[in-house]
This record gives sequence, C-alpha cells and structure tokens, in this order.
Amino acid sequence: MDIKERLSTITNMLYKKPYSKCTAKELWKALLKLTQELTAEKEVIDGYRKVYYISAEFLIGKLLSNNLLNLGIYDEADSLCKEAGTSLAEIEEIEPEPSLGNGGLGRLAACFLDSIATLGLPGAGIGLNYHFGLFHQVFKDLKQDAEKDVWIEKDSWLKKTDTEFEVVFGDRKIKSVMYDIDIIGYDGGVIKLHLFDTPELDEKIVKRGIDFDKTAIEKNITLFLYPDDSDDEGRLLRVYQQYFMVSNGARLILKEMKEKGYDLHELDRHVAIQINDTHPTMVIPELIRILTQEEEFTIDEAIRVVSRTVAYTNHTILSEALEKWPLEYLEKVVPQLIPIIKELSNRVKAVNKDSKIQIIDENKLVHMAHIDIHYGYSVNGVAAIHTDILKETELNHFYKLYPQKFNNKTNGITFRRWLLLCNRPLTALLDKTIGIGYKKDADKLEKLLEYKSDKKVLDALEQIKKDKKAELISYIKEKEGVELNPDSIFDIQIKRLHEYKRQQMNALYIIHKYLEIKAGKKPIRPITFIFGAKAAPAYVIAKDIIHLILVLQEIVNNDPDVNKYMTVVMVTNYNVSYAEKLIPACDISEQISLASKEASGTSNMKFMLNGAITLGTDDGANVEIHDLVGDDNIYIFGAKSDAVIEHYAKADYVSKDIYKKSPVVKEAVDFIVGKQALKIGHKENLERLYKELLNKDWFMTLLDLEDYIKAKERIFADFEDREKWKRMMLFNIAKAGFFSSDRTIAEYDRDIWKLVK
Ligand code: 26Q
Repeated sequence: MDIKERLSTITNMLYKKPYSKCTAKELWKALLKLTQELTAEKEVIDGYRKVYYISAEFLIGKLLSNNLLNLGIYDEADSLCKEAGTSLAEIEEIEPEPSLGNGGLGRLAACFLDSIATLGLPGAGIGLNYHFGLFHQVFKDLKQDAEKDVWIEKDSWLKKTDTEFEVVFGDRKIKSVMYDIDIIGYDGGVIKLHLFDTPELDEKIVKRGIDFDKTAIEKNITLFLYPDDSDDEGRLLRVYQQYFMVSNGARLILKEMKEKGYDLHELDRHVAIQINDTHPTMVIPELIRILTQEEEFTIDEAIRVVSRTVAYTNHTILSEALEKWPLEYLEKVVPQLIPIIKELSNRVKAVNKDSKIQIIDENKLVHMAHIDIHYGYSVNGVAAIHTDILKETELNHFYKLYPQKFNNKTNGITFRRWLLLCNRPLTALLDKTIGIGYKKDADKLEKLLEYKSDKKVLDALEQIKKDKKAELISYIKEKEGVELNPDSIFDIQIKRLHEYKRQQMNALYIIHKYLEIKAGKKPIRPITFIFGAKAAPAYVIAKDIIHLILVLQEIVNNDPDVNKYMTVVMVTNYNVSYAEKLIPACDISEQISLASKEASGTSNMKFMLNGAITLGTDDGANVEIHDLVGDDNIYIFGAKSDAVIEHYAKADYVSKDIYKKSPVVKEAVDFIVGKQALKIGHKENLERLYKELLNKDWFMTLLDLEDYIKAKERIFADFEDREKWKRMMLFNIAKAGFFSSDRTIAEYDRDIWKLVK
C-alpha cells in the first residue's frame, strides 16, 4: 500500500473523510499516526554490543518533518498536504516542540541519536520526561519572565511502555514508568529514546510561572528540567532527578542484558554507557550497588566490570558548572550509595593522596567528574582546543595519571535537520551541483570547491540567502512585531545567555554603532542585530544582559535618526524550531566567547553549513573551522586562550584600567547607565550590569571590545565586496563536512564504543 492510500485509510478512520478534506490539525494527527505505523514496521537496531547514551537532556526538536525525511517520504507527504490546501511547513507550526534540554549539550545528544540510528549502530538514549520541560520565555516590562512549557499533548511521539520500576530513595520510594520516542535514522534503522517518568506526578502543584513545592518529590520529580545556575533550594531536587534517571537506566540495562541471556560478569563486552557530562555520574555507584547487593558480585568484580563499561564526556571547563554535591545531600537522597561512594573514594586515597584528584574533598563535597575519571574507561572533550585545555590545565592531574583514557571527539551536527530540512533550497542547489553523495558522506561537500568561480552557483547561493531572509522577516514580523530590512546584513547571536558567551560585548558594539550613527557616521548598509537566548531564572546578571538588549531594541528601533541604518531584535523563546529559521537567513555568525571558555559550540557549525561567515574568537570549534577554511574565510579577533589562561593564573586583569584608557570603551559602557537607557530601563538592572563590567568583568569583555569593533567594521566592509563574500559562503559550506555528527559518532564508535565487530 502506498503512502497516499495509507493516509486515506487513517483519515477515513479518524475523521470519516479523505485526507484532501482535512484541516492542518487533522493532518498533523494523521501523519503522526502514519509515521508511527511505518516505524513500527521497521526493525529496531540490535547487536552483540550496544551503547546507552545517558543524558539529563535530549533537545530533539520537532519530529514530524524530520521523521518523514528520514523515512524518505517527505516530498510525497508534502504534496498530499498541499492537496488539502496546507503544507508540512504549516503543519509544523502546530506540532509542539519537546522541551527536553537547555542548549548545546542537549542538542548534541539529539544529533548523536540521529547519527547512531543513521549509521545503523545498536544504541539507545536514556533520560527523563520533563512534563513542562525547560521554561517558556516571555518578555514583560523589558525583562525575561518564565512560564511552564506545556509541550505534551494527547497525541504525541511519546509511547508508554510496560516497563516499570520502583526507585528507592532515603526517605521515599517512587514508582517509575518508561516512555519511548522512536528515533528514525536517515535511510536507516530505528533506535529508542527511553524517557522515564512517574505515575505519581502532580502537574497541579505548579502555581504561578514555574513555582512549585520543591519538597513534594514524587509529585514534582519530572515536572521541569532544572535550568543551570539555579537556586540552592532546587539543587536537592536535581539530585533526586539524577538518581531517578540513573537508577531506572541501570535497571533497564541489566534487564536487557538478562533478557538476551548474557552473563552480567560480561557487562563490559555487551554494553558501553556514555555519560553526557556529570549529570548521570551516579550510574557508576548505582550499578556497583546493584551488582554487589543483588547479583552476588564481589566489590572488586563489580568495580572492575563497571569501570570498563562507563565512558565520560566533559562539556565545560567552567568550575562553577562542574558538579560537586555536598555529601549530606547524597546521604539524604541516596544513603544506599554512600558506602559505595566512600569505598570508591578510599580506594583512590589509598594509592594517591594528591588533594586535587580526591572524590570526596576536605569540605565533604563529592566531585562527580572525579568519580567518572577514576572509574570510567574513557574521558573525552568536545573540540580539539577543549581537550587540550583539559589535558594541560583543568584535568592535568588526571591526565598524568591516566593518559590513555583521554581523547578528543570534536562535536558534530546532523545534516538532516541542519541542512536537508531547514534549508531545502540550498539542498536542492547542492543536489544539482555536486550530486547527492554528500548526504551519506558529508566530506563530499568539498566538491563544491570546484564551483568557486562559477557565477551561476555563486549567484544561486546569494539568492537562497535572500529568500531565507525574506521568510525569516515575515516570521519575525508575525511573532515579534518587528519589521526587518531585507537589504540589511543579518548579524545573529543565538545561544544560552551566559557571561562567558559575551552577549554583553555584542550589546556594547550596538551602543557604539548607535552613537556613531547619532554622530553622523552612517554605515554603508543597514545592519540587523538578532539575538535569541534564555537565561537561567536564577542567573541575575544574565537576566540583566537580556534587559539591556531589550532596552537597546527599544532605543534603536524607535529612533528615527538611526532606525534606517540599524535594527535590534531579541526573539522570544528561542528554541530548536526558531534556530531552524534563523540559521539559514544569517550572514554573520557571532561566536564571541572568551577564548578557552566555550568547550566547542555547535551553532557555529550550523551557521557555516548554511553559508554564514563566522566572526569569532579562537575558541572551541571555531579553531577547527578556522583551520579548515583558512584565514581568508573567517574573521578571528580577540585574546588567544593562552593569554586568557595566563590572565587568570596571574589574576592581573583589571577591566577598569581598560575603561579608563579607551574612550571608545568608556563611552559604550557609560551608555548603560546614561539618561537615555535609564529613561526606558530599570536602574537596578542596568546599574548592576554596569558595576559588574567595571569592577569584575570576569569574562574579560572590555579586554576584547576594541578588537571586536575593528573586526566588525572589517566584516561589514567586506560584505560589500559581493564576489568575495559569495566565495566565502561557498568555501564555508564546502568545508563543513567535517562537522557532520556522522563523523563524530563514527569516531566515538571507533575509539570508545567499538560496536561494529
Ligand atoms: C550543573 C549543575 C547543576 C545544575 C545544572 C548544571 C548544568 C546543566 C546544563 C550544567 C551544564 C549544562 C549544560 C552544558 C552545555 O550545554 N554545555 C555545552 O555543550 C556543548 C556540547 O558539547 C558545547 O558545544 C558547548 O560549548 C557547551 O557549553
């Protein structure tokens, strides 16, 4: 039966009418059902050895278009929708976006599942089913406000399974139930994303915004994804969540081992557990606990087999993001793990007294990463420079102990979502120009270099960018009520709001440009500055930066002297679907973190693949982009990571010195608390941010500001050399193949998982 007939059968059954008479909403449900049926007919990839990717976050994005594409029926489904007077693009607007991640680490997990399924590797994801996900962002009074993000509807991709466990905590027991989401590979097999939840949850305890009783654990454990940098009160809840995830995960893995008839003593032969940052670290003591208490392993046997099963990925060098839990938290939540954790800690101490590598430190803090490094078989960073910094500085003591465990796996992105789906015109151009081989082998994108002087191809790239800008303009007009100029340069920074990512530096540039225009120096071409960012609700300065950007948006866009030349917009509730619209429309990709601080970044890769030019520091994967495209196709500025690391070591960075010396810097910083800003904005927020920049500026914004301004002037000027710019676009696209997550996953498999026998 073909797709058309199957869809007809479904709509006749559900709505007693042919698909061509269905509304978009009805078609969404019918296509969901059709996709689920087609998936059920496919085999779930299995094998002798399987990887379990455990992660507190899976930022999977909307799934309908993605699944139809990967099943090879996107175009057919789209034309059927068109017969009904709608389209897949329209239906996508109805589909809710799963709200299961904060940012980079969660999106990476989603790209990885796509690649695991596409490469036909036996694997599964294990995580939690947060009912209200990460918060939904709204702006009120030029400030961020958080609301619950209701994303689960009656018809959804979630399928309840009959897998149920009970998770025992120190002060309670909580029943669990497992939901599955099918992950369909591109022209490949199916793997499962297992999301644990509890039937005891009570959504009604959420009162105003995202407030709820943090102590009613069984009622709240899977309500929200706990955002980073949060308040102390919720930290304990985060420990409950983590144990709930890993205890269920451990039970599931052992159950599958037994069902396949494998001897648990050979766990390491059949299973690799990749833990996504330290959030799932408790899976190590939990597995050891189960094996010794329920399976008659000796402690030596259990430690040995678990240590050969678990591998750890580090995503940050920011010390405040490295999880350290007070021992008393763990004593309250998971007393049963305490003897194991103490044993693991004692074993380390017995052979090595170095305080820097202990699991439990003198303040009775449990260093989760230290458990992973001592008792896992692999430690990887997520970009070359990041892994080098881990080895040379942050984790140097561990590197000296276990050099063989350390390895780099430069991040990647799935080209299905970030090219084939979000930029169909570019995909079509590539198909026509270099053939379709690049879809299975991303390195083949390099063939595009043969067209670097081909006027037709270069003009087509420019036209696609224009068209994508036009699409974005109408979307932003509708959603944000802001009018953008189609002839302007689109300069975009989209990522979580964090001081180290330095959205504040971009804001200071905007002030600089605004003042220049006011003084009569007009840019050759108008510029559109676009931001998208959520700040953790408890991260005060991050929210102040959002406030500043929203204040600038008001000032700039309402100033008749200026708004012909520049526009500022911060989009509301930036998420995966928004990214899919913003990235193809971008000219300049802002990747301006303080060198050494951004482990990798992945939007830099998505932008490059869509023909945007990177304006960035020598940080994270920017370094590898730079190596690939060469000096002529990227704009690098700012202090290098060695210099930054030295400043920290010597503690010799004083932002006020720069402020005093540089009139340009002073003028921009002073604007934050000037009359104009205070008239619109809030004194408390603006003054706090001003003081932070002057007296602390931990992420050295002022250090790089002048160089940033120069680099921006250079890149804007070069935009006018259209031939050069189009060639740069082509170069970036052609060299992006390295960043396919298929390459990353093939490397994980080759070096860590070894799934393919
Ligand atoms: C920690 C403790 C308590 C509560 C929350 C957290 C927490 C939550 C989320 C800590 C970190 C995160 C998320 C980190 C993250 O997304 N890191 C990003 O990972 C990407 C994928 O490797 C990289 O590209 C980015 O550079 C990195 O910032």
